Amino acid sequence: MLIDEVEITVLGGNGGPGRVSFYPKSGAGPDGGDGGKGGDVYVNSTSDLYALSKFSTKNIWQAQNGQPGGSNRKSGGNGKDLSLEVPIGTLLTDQEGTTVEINHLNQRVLLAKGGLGGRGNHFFKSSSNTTPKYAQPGLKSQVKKLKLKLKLIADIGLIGLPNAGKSSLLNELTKAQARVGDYPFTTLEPNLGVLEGKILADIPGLIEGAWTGKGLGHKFLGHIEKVNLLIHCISSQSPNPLNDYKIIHHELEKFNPKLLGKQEIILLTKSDLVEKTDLDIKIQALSRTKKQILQVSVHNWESLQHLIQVLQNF
Ligand SMILES: Nc1nc2c(ncn2[C@@H]2O[C@H](COP(=O)(O)OP(=O)(O)OP(=O)(O)O)[C@@H](O)[C@H]2O)c(=O)[nH]1
Ligand SMILES: [Mg+2]
Repeated sequence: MLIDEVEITVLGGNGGPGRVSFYPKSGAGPDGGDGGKGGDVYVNSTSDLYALSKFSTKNIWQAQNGQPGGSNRKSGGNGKDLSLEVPIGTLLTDQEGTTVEINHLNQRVLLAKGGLGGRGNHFFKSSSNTTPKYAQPGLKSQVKKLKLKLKLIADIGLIGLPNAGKSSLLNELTKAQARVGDYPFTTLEPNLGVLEGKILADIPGLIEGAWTGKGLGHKFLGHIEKVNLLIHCISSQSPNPLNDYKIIHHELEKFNPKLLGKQEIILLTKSDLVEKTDLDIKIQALSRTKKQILQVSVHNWESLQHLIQVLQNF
C-alpha cells in the first residue's frame, strides 16, 4: 500500500556528559574529558515512492547519543548521524508550520541537531579552583514533530472517471503492471510508469463530489498539482462524453482552480468498441472544450504510437 502521509518525531542524539575525574597521582588535578556531541538527523531524497512506509510502523527516530567523557582528558566519541530517506515529492512540515520540500535527487536537509557534549571537570580548572568536582551534563538534542506528506512528482497525470481505461493505458505506454478490471475503482492508489524519461501517474478514478471527499480520488487529487500535462481519459462508450468531461472539470476546479490552468488533452479511450460515426459525433461534441482530442485503443498499435508522438511535445 502506498503510504503518503505520516507523522514522526525526530530527535538528534543527546550530548554525552562531561566526566569528573582526577589524575591518579595525588595533587595532579582534574582530568575529566568532555562528552561527545550527539548525532544530527538528516533527511535524504530517494526515488523509491514507497519509502514512507517504514514510518507507519516506527514513528520516533533518534540519532545516536554522544559518549561520556573519559579520564585522562579523553573526549567521548560523537554520536552517529541518522539519515532518513523520503521519496522525492515529500513535504515535511514542523510544529511551527515551516515546510521543507524534497524535490530533487541527492537532496539532504538537516532536521534536528544533536546536543553538544558537556565539559569535563578539567575544563573548569582555574587558579581559584584547582580541583573542580563538577562537570556539565550533555545538552539535550533538538526535537521536531513532523508531518510528512507525499505529493507525487509526475510529469503527466492520467485522470478521468472510474473505468475509463487509465490503468490499461499506463500499462501500454510504460512497463507498469497496474491492475485492470471491468469495474469502477479497480485502482485504489496511484500507479506510476515511465515513458521516454517522463513519469506518468495513473490516478484512481474521480467521481462527482470527489473534491468533498467522495470516492477515492480526493485523497489523490493533490498528486496532480505538479504535473505538466493532464491526460483526461473518457471512454468512447460513454453516452455523453462532454458531460463526463464537465464532471471531472468541475471536481478539479473545486479542489484547486489552478489545476484548470494546466495543459490538458482529451483522450477518447476504448475507441475499438464504438463505430467510427459514433466516435466522430463524440469528438465533435467534445470540441466545445477547445482542447486537443485524440482517440486511442489499447488494441490499436497505431493509435498508441500517435499518442506517444503527441506526448513528446510536452
Ligand atoms: N476494448 C477495450 N477495452 C479496454 C480498453 N482500455 C481499457 N479497456 C477495458 O476497460 C476496463 C477498465 O479499464 P481500466 O484500465 O481498469 O480502467 P481505469 O480507468 O483504470 O479504472 P479505475 O481504476 O477503476 O478508475 C477493463 O476491463 C479494460 O480491459 C481499450 O482500449 N479497448
Ligand atoms: Mg485503474
